[in-house]
Amino acid sequence: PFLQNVFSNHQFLHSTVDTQFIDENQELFNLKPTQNRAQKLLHYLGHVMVNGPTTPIPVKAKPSSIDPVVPAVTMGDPPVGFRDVLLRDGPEGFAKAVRAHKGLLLMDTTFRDAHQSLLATRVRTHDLKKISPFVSHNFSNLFSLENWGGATFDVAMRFLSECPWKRLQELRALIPNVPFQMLLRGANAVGYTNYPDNAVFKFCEVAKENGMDIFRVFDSLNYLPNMLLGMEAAGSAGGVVEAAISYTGDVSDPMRQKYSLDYYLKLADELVKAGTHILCIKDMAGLLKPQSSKLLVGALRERFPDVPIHVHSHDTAGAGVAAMLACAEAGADVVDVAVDSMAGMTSQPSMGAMVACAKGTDLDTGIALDKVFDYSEYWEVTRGLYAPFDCTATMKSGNADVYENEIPGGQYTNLHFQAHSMGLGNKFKEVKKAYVEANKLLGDLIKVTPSSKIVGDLAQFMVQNNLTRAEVEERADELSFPLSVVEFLQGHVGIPYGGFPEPLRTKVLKSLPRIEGRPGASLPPMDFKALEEGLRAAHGDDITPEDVMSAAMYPKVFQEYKEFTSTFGPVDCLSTRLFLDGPKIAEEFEVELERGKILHIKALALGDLNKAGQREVFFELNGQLRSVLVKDTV
Ligand code: 3PY
Ligand code: ZN
Repeated sequence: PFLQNVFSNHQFLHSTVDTQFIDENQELFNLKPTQNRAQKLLHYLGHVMVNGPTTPIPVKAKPSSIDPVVPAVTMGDPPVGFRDVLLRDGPEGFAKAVRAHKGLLLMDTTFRDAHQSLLATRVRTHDLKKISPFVSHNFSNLFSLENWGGATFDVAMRFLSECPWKRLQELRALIPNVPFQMLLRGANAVGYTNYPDNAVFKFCEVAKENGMDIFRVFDSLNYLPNMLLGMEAAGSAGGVVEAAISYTGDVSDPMRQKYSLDYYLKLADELVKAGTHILCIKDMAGLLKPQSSKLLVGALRERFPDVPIHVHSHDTAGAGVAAMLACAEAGADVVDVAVDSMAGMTSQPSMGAMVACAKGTDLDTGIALDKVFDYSEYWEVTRGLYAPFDCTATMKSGNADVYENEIPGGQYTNLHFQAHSMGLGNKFKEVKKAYVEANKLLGDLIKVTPSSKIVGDLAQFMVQNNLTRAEVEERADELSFPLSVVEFLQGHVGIPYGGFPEPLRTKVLKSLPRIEGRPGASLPPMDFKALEEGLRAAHGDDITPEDVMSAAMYPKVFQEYKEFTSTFGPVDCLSTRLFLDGPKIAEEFEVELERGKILHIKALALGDLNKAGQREVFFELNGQLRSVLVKDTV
């Protein structure tokens, strides 16, 4: 308004004033259009009050009304951590320091895999930020904090309407001393399919620039060319490369020798030869038992005395702590845990249990148990906010049947949700049995995103169509298989160890084209300039390099996210209960749009349905009456 007045001023228009200051400071004209964020947020809140949450809710539970209390944090800078070592000595020096460290190191997965496994990946930046200073001050001796990548990237935009990059930037500012770790699906980056090579490289570059430190790189088939590409992308961005061998089967079982100790050692040879800074065993289903841990980690430790070994697992069967202790005793430098209240079942083993079991031994973690208790309490209450997504609404325990079906943690929870929503009590058992059969049909695969989804899709197809393995094999040339299965057989994901299943492949594909070798090698490079121009044309000029990468990974999801936020504003500023459930009538609350810019809102009333099927929702915004008109779609 001030500028409008200036530009319509008679003297100003007739140049009778000295405008030199304005001429010399052209940035004064970089005016953002009025954002009207407050009105958009009222519109969102009104929408939720009338129609319920905008994000799909898998179970009929309401977010808890108890607000989490953040434990006190001491004033001043946080203590020095491993990130300081990394910044000072670079990835090689960091790896040396990790290897030389006495005692067991931990990676905390609470910010990523734990909620991906238990809460459908729905934890919002709002709740991560609140506890970040506490993490920085009290867990400075963590090896790393896993807080990004995997499914969090697309879920942030798709279901939380927030920017994954902003999450990374904000957490980085709050936790300067603990290395950040992300999960990179090799040539699939943070997606479900292979991307052009330059997209994977650029993605790692932008992630590193935004504060990412350690890139755990895996491929869902352990297909070496895909892994090498991801490692190169992470390494050339300046990140710490943690090449991860996805583990399946049981190296201690002489009857199960497709994925033998020798298989893993040979793959490890290649990854070490390719210069990985850290070697990871990624046990995504939680299949490592103490005996297999001892064998595998013991053999790797002997073969690579100087390379840090990091083990990731899930606690689905309930033997997670025992297995991770066995790994540590056999020479692993780092194991993954989640804070107690976000641990167990399909998540990681418990941090508190690990810290307590190692205390006073050679493996002592140096982490204070009472701080773990405080951290756990925060997450216990925060978890209540995510009750509509919590797997414990339907899943009551872990299950040792995972040793047979080998379903990765996050997928185990997803399939349980899906089977439960079909309404039949024994459907999950049926789906798990079919999963075993589907895996055999496809030649016994490594199963992790996206190969696990391919096996899961085939399993569901078999359950829906009441097909046995023998029937699928027999009728393969006439069945309409899920697209993911067909594309896998075409070679879109890579080449599985031991080759494609025959005659199934030939019967399914008939004359469909096949990709030879590494899929990304035959994809044309992505044109980032054209992509950026398209985004500017569609969404305006404030498109960032980070936005370009979001659109490169998920074009449609990004577009919908932009459209959503241009209608409903920065919903990431709302507390989780308000975001999911809206305010109660007469509730007063504050929303911090940015530092120091706070809205005071009170929900006043919900109007009657009008002839056009709308309701007027009344609020007080900073003391003034406002209302929004919302279509009632319930
Ligand atoms: C992911 O790819 O998101 C995983 O967590 C795989 O284990
Ligand atoms: Zn995992």
